[in-house]
Formats: sequence, C-alpha cells, structure tokens
Amino acid sequence: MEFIYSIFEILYSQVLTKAPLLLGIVTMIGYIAMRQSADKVIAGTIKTIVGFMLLQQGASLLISTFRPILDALSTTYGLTGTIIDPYAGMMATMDAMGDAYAWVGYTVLFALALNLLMVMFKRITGIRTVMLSGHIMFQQAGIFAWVVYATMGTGMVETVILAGIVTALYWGITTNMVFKPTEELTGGAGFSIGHQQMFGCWLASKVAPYLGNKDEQVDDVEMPGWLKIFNDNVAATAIVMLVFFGSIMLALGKEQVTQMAGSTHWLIHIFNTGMMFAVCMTMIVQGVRMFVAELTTSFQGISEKLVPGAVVAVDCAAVFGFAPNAVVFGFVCGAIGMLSGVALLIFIGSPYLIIPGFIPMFFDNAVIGVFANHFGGWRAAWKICLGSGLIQVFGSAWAVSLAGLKDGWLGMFDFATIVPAFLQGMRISSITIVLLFAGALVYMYRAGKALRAEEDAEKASLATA
Ligand code: ASC
Repeated sequence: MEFIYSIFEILYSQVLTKAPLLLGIVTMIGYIAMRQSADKVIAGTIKTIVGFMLLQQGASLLISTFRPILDALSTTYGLTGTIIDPYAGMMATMDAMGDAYAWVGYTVLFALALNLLMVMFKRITGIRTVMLSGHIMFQQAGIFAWVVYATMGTGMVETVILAGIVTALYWGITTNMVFKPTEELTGGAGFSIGHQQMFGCWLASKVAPYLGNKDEQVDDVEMPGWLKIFNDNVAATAIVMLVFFGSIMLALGKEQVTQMAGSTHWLIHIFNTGMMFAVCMTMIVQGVRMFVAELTTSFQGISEKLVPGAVVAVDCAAVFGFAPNAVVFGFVCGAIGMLSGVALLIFIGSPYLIIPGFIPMFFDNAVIGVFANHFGGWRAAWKICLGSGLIQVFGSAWAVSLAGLKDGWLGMFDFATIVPAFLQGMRISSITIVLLFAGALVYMYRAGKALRAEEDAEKASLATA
C-alpha cells in the first residue's frame, strides 16, 4: 500500500500536476504524430512549456502584488468577518481538522485516480477531462474532506473514500461540462478549464445569449473621441486598474501607502501599482498566446492521427488571452458586485460578514466575464459579472453559516453555489450524498451516450477520408 502510494505520489507531484511539463508532452506527442521535423517538435515543446510558465508567473505576480492591498483595506476599516480566499480557506480546514488534515493528501490522490479511471472508461462515463491544477486540488479536496468528516463524523478510511468520490465527481463532471464552451471560445485549442468556477463558466455560457448579443464583444466596442485609448488593451488595463487600486490605496491613507512604498514616493508607488497590473496581464496574455498556438496545432495531430484521448483541464487564466478587455471588464463589474454585496450584508445586519479576497475577485469574475462576453457580448458580461460578484459574497456567507469554518472560506464561484447547496442538503440529511451520486450517474449516462456517438461519427469520417 505504502509503495503504491509513493509511486502515485511521485507521478502526481512531479508530472501530472506540473501543467507546463504535461502540456509540453502533449504538444510533443501531437507534433510527432504529425511527422513534423525535429526542430519543429523541439521548438513547439519548449514554447508550450515557456508559455505556460509565463502565464503562471504573471498570475502569481498579480496575486503577490494585489492581495496585500485588498487585505489592508479590511484591516484599516476594521472589518471583521470571514476572508474569502482559497489559501485562507485551506488554512481554515487545516486548523479545523488538526492531525486529520493528513487525510486530505490521500483524498487528493484517490480522487485523481478516480478521475483518471473515469477518463479511461470515457465511452461509458462520458468524461474526457482530467483536473490537473495541483495547488487547487488540495484546496478543494480539503473542503470536501472537512465537510464529510464534520457532518458525518467518519473515520479516516470512510472520509477518504466518500470525500474522494465527491471530489472526483466535482472535478470530472464540471471540467467536462465546460470543455465544449471552452473549445468554442478558444477555437479548438484542445484544453478545458480546471479551476474553481467551471460550473460558473458553463452557466455563463448558457445564460449569456439571453442577456446580450454575441456580436457586441467587449474587445470590439468602438469608443468615441479620446476614449479610443480604451481599445488598446495595455492602456485600458493600466488606466482602469490605476483608478481602481489607486482609489483603494488613497482610502488606506497616505501613511500606510508610504509604508508600503518603501523608498519610493507614495504617489509614484500608486502609479507603479496601477501599471503593474498591466505588466502581469501582458505576461499572462503573451504566455497564453504562446502555448495555445502550439497546442492547437499539435492537438489536430492528436485527434487526426491518434485516438482522441484525454483532455487536460488547466488554470482559468489560460483563456485570458482570448479576450483581454473582457478580463478587465468582468473583473471591474464583479468587484462592484462583491463590494455591493458586502455593503448589503452590513446593511441587513447579517451575522456572517464576508471580506472579499483578491483571488475570487479577479480570477473568478475575469474568467466568467470572458465566457459571458463570448456568448453574449458586453451586455451579458456586465450583468453576469455583477451577479457573480453578489453571488460570491452571499453564497460564501451561506457556506460559512453551514461549514463552521469562520476564519476562511474558499469563496470562488462554485464554492459559493453548488458547495453550499450540497452542505445545506447534508445538514438536512446524509441522504444528500446518495442523491448526489445518483445525479452524477445520470449525467455520466447521458454524456457517455453523446461521446460514443461523437467518437463513432469521427471514426467513420476518418475511414472515408
Ligand atoms: C486560485 C488559486 C491561485 C490562483 C491561480 C490563478 O484559485 O489558488 O493561486 O487561483 O491559480 O492563476
């Protein structure tokens, strides 16, 4: 048992959850199948790896620069409540579970093994996507393990098995649901989203056509006069974020900003911070373009020459390059929704107060904005993102009231919607878990049927070609 665990652990931590390496391997296999020359195979593989690493560096620089600013805002104004942030949620589960937190590692590995099994039997399960964002998998499995442990009082083996199944169903089904919309958005790049708001993105893609017009994309809006500057993505990001974070920093007061600025003048520091957002976004967009260009071509090789196989589900920032202005637009509308949500919670005297963290505020609303914009243009995007911001706050307050994790909650869209709904069900009766499994089986039955039809049609067309 120990031995199998160690082998799987190495595979998991060194290859499966190293998205750049894994995508590099996918590109390489695709190009080899297409019988490309050695230089093309090597250059394509390297550009996939470097592109994805660039995306990851941009995202982590964004988080390390902007998270402290939002945190400082709540400290300065003495807001006490539950911070919604995936890492704060992870710390809260660690504290709550104590020594039992070690079970989370087993839950991740068991859930990943189940997800891989679902894909191996994809003609039956209909699931072709594997969740591979390693840092996120721990955050999510921790929440599910805690829910099972706390509501059912189970021991290690039962907790790992039940939480592992729930986690695997969440990964497999939601990444699979969002695969088709992601394909449409990326023009067939061959990956899916494996993050924290797959249900949210799928929902946005379904609702958006009713709320706006697909032909009015954020990136295509023609601005009049000097406002034309907003048609340029770098300028638009820098200006919008300078105003947004500039206002927050001014609200912190000169003294605190001077302290944050170190040897730089506080006004220059505010200016630099606004520009920094555009720096990070440029890194992400450039990285996305680099690896998507390679992956899209090589993926044709995989699906034409080899049997269409598993699809990797990766970080949500992977779609940011497809509509950079929608990213900024979605973020701003979502942030307005979240801040209004907090004001409303205070106004109604809610016993559960939520402190918005930067990660849900930016990454969730930005990616939901990209989907909403693609399927319903800017009119759908502002409505959906305003709504998603409100939902993140209210849904998280709902989750916190049920989960008993007051110090931190994951807070991303799916964890403010489907997870509190599951928690509410579990509070009413443990039968909920049986209902969940039944629902999952129905989904897989239907998805399996659709996938078999699709694969058989593809095979038939290849045979005639
Ligand atoms: C998350 C999380 C992060 C970011 C990152 C965005 O949910 O835990 O570190 O989003 O994955 O690129």
